[in-house]
Amino acid sequence: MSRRNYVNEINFVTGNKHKLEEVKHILEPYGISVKRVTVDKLEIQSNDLCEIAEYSAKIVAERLRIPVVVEDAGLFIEALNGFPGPYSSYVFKTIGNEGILKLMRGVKNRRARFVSAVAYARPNGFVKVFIGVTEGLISIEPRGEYGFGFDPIFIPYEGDGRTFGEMTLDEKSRISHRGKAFRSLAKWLTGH
Ligand code: ITT
Repeated sequence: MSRRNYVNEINFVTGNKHKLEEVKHILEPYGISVKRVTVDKLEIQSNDLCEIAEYSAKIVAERLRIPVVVEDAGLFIEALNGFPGPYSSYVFKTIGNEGILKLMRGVKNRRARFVSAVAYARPNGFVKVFIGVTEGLISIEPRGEYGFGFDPIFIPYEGDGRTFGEMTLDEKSRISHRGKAFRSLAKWLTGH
C-alpha cells in the first residue's frame, strides 16, 4: 500500500555529478534537499529502465536500511530501434556523440526520446517508480557546452531548436525527462 509522506530530504544514489546537480535544482522549489549516496548498485540487464531502477533501488534501500532514490535514464533513437536505450552509459563512454552521429549519417528519421525512470524505495520492500519522457530529434552536428552525455546532439521538440547542450541547467530541467520524472516524485513525496 502506498503511504504518503511529507519528505524534505532524499538519498539519491548516483555516480553521476551532473545528474546530482540537475536533481538538486529540480527539487529545490519543493523544499526537498538531496543527499548523495555513492554505493555500487547492482544493475540487472533489461530493456526496461523502470525495471532496472526499481531493482537497484530496492536492493540499496534494503542494504543501507534507508529510503533511497535511483534514476535510470537513456536515449532511445527510433531509426536505431531504440539503441542505445538501457546501454546509454556504456555507449556514451565507448563511441560517444561522434559515434552516434556516424551511425545516423544519411538517416532521415532523426526522432529520439530521452527517458528517465526514477525509483523511490523503502527498506521494507516498498517501491514506486516515476517516469519522464522528452521527445526530440538527433542533431546533425554536436552543439553546446552545457550539460553532459548526449545533451549536445539532442534537440527537444518542447524547446526552440537548441540542443539540450545549448540550454542552461534551468532551461533544460523545465522540459527534460529528468525534470518531469523528479517533479512527479516531488509532488508525491510532498503530498500534492
Ligand atoms: P548513475 O550512477 O546515476 O546510474 P549514469 O551516468 O550511469 O549514472 P544513467 O544510467 O541514468 O546514469 O544514464 C546513462 C547515460 O545516458 C548517461 O551516462 C549519459 O551518457 C546518458 N544520459 C542520461 N541522461 C542524460 C541527459 O539528461 N542528458 C544527456 N545524456 C544523458
